[in-house]
Amino acid sequence: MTGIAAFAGTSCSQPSGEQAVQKPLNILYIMTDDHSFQTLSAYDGRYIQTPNIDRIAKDGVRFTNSFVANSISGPSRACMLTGKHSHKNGFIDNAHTFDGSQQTFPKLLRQAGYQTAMIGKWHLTSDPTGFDYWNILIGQGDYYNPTFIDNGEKRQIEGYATNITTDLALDWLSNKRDKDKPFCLLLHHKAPHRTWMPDTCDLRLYDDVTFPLPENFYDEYAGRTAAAEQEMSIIKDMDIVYDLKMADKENEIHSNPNLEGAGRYIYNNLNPDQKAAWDAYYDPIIADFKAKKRTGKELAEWKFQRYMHDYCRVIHSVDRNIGRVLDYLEEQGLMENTLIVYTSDQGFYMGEHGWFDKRFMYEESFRTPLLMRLPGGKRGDIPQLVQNIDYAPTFLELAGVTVPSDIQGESLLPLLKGEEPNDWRDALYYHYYEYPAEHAVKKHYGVRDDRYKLIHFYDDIDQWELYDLQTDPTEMHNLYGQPGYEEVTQRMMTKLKELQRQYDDPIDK
Ligand SMILES: [Ca+2]
Repeated sequence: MTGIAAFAGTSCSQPSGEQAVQKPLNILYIMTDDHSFQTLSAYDGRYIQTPNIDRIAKDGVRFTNSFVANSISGPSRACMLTGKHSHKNGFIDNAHTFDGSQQTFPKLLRQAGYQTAMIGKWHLTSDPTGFDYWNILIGQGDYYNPTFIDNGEKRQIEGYATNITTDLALDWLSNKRDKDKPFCLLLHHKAPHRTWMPDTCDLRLYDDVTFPLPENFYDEYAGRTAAAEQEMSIIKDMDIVYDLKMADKENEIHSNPNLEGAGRYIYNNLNPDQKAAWDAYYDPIIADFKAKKRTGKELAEWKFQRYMHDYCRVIHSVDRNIGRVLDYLEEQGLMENTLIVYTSDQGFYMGEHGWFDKRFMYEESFRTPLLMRLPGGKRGDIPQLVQNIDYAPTFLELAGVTVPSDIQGESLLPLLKGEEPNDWRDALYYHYYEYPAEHAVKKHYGVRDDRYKLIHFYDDIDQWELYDLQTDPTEMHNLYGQPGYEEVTQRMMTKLKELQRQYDDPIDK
């Protein structure tokens, strides 16, 4: 327990009322879309530096074992808002519509007197509920000149999505909120979601950098059928025109017919100034691509470099814009009464297993970055297993609101205060449903403890996988059914069934 007397009495196990926080803390929840921990220097400095995002960790905490419950956009957001696994909040895959009439933490905070706002990528199909103010991108949103829905009214805004989303957030903080009330702002960036379009001012960043290829880039998926059958391979599935911007003006380059048109549309949607900057950078690259006629490994590694450069440039813009928000909080004296959270809706593959995208329960996409800065709270690393269903009860407890019993996550507040609960969870549950769908990742569920992971791929496949994360952190060797692993398999199977019972997820798949 660290010396943060202001929080005494905020635990849900203690009575609320007079003992609750006199002046509840503000909550600034910043979430990006598809930001890998590999490209956040508070976690991993191999590729790029993110000094502004790192500021949150520097004066706060870095969760070193942070995971999602279902590694894809809408479902992950629904888990975050409700504090419940997908089968309980109903939004199991992106083909669904979020039932906005259900209980969410913003609604409960609003009832408790908070001003609530949602700005940026929403992606839950139904309109946001529980917010005093909302201004969201349509669907995935566009990087350039995006259309927002401002409390129900569509409005296109000229410019770059990450800058505009930040402008809207700063405008709400400065001019639109009731400053007599505590606030909860959900600031959701569309970046760095596919197709990783950098801001024009960042197009030449990292031009002199050659990014290291992951050791398992040429993974052949021995013993892992679902991994072999996915369609998220940089070599096979990353599109030259759509993903890698080779929309040549001569119309000589052709790619996947389902994606090429969208790739050309994205270019055509730029305004004249944006096109001029884009052409100045991409025209020589397109000419070089046509001239070299790369094949095989040379083409694969060219694609990887193009992908990494664009992705890291997009992150650089996110980092710069988060710096703007932190500067604003500092200038306004809000750092000392605001919980700041930085996370992503899941992790992402930076070429590991040869992939981009997410979905799998493998580490790169099951994990998600999670940094928090609680004034007066713990600094340093928090190693406990945490999941995005834990955010809702954390924010409620922080606000002195009783956490409803149907919320499945655990409040992280004790960990943020520096406590070491001896009954913290020892394993996490995961369930992914979106199949058949783009990228062809099979339905699966599983359990992970601090060393082992057991996964069951089901539906049109029936395959179990077991990994020892200590000896095989990149999950290349499926140990399920191997001699010597009977006991650990049995133990993980028992744990899986226990979690499925605890979370009330039907076991018979
Ligand atoms: Ca996402």
